[in-house]
Amino acid sequence: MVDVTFVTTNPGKFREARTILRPYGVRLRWARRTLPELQAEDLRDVARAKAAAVHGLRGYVLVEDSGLFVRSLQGFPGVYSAHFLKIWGFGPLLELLRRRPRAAVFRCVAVLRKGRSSRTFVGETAGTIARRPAGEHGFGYDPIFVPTGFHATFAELPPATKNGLSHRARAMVQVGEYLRGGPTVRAPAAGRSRSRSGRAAPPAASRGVMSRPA
Ligand code: ITT
Repeated sequence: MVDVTFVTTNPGKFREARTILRPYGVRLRWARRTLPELQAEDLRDVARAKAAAVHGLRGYVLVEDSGLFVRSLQGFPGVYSAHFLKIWGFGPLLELLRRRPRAAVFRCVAVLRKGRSSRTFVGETAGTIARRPAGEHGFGYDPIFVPTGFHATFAELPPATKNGLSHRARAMVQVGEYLRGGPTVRAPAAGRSRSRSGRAAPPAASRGVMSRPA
């Protein structure tokens, strides 16, 4: 087993990541801490800044930043997803989309850090924004996000279904593969998930070395 400490305030994120990483031999521990969130346009920058802000934890540390990007709103709420939901709830978003296309992408950037080395993994899931909230499972935007290929929101689908195709699943599967020293950084059946470079996995010989943060 590999011990990894996931630093997040969000119990939903922790539950999902723990379930997804367990088959990879990862024992995920939870450090419930608020990390400073950089004001940046790109989730990667926010996630990397979060990782850099973690102090006093030994071994592998995991953080992630995620967001919902609505195409017809130029990606809004995107990096502001948490703030927007906390202040406004679903109402204004549903109102804004009454006469606009509803396509959206959920994106998760996970950063695995050990000492001064870190590695970034990205997962995405495409879908649409529902006309009204539905479902009891999950957290955050789950009641209004309908993944492509389904007629139900993440909150209506069984958690195991969400964990098979979500943005978080697609990022965490890559974390699991990396820690297992496995053959790929591409999630099975993920289609849209990719490594930091957007390219396929490096050859086996070059794996196991985490890149130094810039
Ligand atoms: P951290 O402590 O990890 O930062 P957070 O909830 O503030 O937790 P983010 O800053 O990454 O997380 O903000 C992401 C927002 O998107 C937040 O409102 C989440 O509830 C929401 N979100 C992320 N993943 C989601 C998912 O799988 N389903 C529904 N909403 C999600």
